[in-house]
Amino acid sequence: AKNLHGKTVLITGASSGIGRSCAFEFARTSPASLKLILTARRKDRLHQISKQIKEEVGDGVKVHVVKLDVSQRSEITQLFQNLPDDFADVQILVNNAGFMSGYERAPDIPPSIIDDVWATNVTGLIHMTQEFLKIAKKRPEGERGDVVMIGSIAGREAYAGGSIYCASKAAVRSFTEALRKELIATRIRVITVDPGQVLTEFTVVRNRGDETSADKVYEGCDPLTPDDIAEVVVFAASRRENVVVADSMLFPNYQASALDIYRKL
Ligand code: NDP
Ligand code: 8X3
Repeated sequence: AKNLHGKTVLITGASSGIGRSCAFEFARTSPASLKLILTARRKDRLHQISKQIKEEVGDGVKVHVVKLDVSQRSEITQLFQNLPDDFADVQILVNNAGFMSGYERAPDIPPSIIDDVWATNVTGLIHMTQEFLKIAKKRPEGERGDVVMIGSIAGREAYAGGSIYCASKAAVRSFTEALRKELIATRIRVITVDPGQVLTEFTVVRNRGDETSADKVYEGCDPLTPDDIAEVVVFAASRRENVVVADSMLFPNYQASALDIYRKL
């Protein structure tokens, strides 16, 4: 698309699910000139994805792969300090990395999980945004760029067994709303995409690797695919500069809230 031509897009959590799909969808939409910075902890996967993208869309898309744990602030600082010159002008940041582990009620959540979820889903996203804004603000008005947050229905609606995860996504939502207001005069677009059920590795991670329990979550359901979410992210990022798809929520057709899910069993 015209509005993505020559742009540099940085995606966190690009090794799986929604982040991975965003990488492909950006590449498909602007195959001649896009620059992609793919980040996650599993770098081997990122190399594989980079190869697959080139197989699908050709060599017009340039890909830079970086190992990044967003919960480590020093790694974020280093990532931005060490960007190669031709990838340094990041125009679109997709803050996608995130996870939850378990369904324990508040008193029983292991402290390390509370710390890790917060450091990844919230603090990591904030640090990434701060680094991005330093770059964005240097560009001329009208070319300042976009920050996309992958929130969740869980950030709008808290449910039992989800306290820390829901709180982390509500924190993202609140940070995002404040940011949009703070940036009103800058032409930087702040875009939120809040998914409901999407079939990715999210639920396997949440069930601590137990695939049988993860499969049960989707029994009788027809969840969204990560490509469905990526299409909306890329649509939002490729609107003309004056159009902000500020806030969106995506459900599969059988879902009406975090827990209102119709199951055809
Ligand atoms: P996946 O588990 O498939 O992907 C999560 C991605 O986040 C992986 O690439 C993982 O990479 C990365 N990640 C996790 N922790 C870190 C970290 N500390 N540093 C860097 N990267 C990290 O799940 P989804 O694609 O579903 O999740 C993407 C986002 O979508 C998350 O923010 C999630 O909360 C949100 N979401 C998901 C929904 C769903 O139903 N699937 C619904 C609503 C929101 P690696 O392990 O290689 O670091
Ligand atoms: C994941 C969606 O409802 O399982 O963000 O928390 S939910």
